Amino acid sequence: GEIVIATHNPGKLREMRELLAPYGVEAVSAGELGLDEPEETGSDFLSNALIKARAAAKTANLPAFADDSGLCVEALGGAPGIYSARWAGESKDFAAAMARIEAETNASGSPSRRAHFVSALAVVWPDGEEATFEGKVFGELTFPPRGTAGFGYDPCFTPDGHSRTFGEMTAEEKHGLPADGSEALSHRARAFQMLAKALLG
Ligand code: ITT
Repeated sequence: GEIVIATHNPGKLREMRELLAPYGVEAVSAGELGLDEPEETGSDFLSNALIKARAAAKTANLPAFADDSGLCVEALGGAPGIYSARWAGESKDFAAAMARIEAETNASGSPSRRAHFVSALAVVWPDGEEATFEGKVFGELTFPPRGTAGFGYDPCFTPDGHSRTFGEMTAEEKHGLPADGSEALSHRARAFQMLAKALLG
């Protein structure tokens, strides 16, 4: 590969490959290279994305792309946020993690069902050069969760201006990349749009 995608999450890897496809780069994943997962010790999305991209760029000696992402729930003060993967536990039980969001939101006393996804994208080159981008998409929590597409928390999130959850959308609909260059839909597609603008002019 010409670049390494520093993720061990299959859903994220698929989306990052789809978003990189137009640029014709050949991408190998951290999982395929057998790279270790560095500990995500950062206190925000961008720091954790940089930790993952730096580790992969160094070990693989290739430009590395990493995404650190999560769902931030207004009624929960932004939780699970950077702990979104950790809320699903070792067994990656997202049904349980979504049920926990529903229960804690109901118990919070807040009437808000607002939430947003964040994708922090870090690119680190072997010579040490770095670039970061952050995409967000705002919307409403949806319970019970709906749909089997996508991954993670997609079934419990309906983006503003839409009536279906991300879990009910095809990959293309979730990315929502318009032909005319206007804003994409998903947090991850938005981060890649910013990257393309900054690095490809
Ligand atoms: P890597 O660190 O190896 O990339 P990870 O799953 O641990 O994989 P994160 O630490 O960035 O990745 O955690 C992101 C969490 O947020 C993870 O649990 C995802 O399921 C969830 N998430 C991120 N983007 C999402 C999306 O587009 N749709 C649904 N859930 C998403």
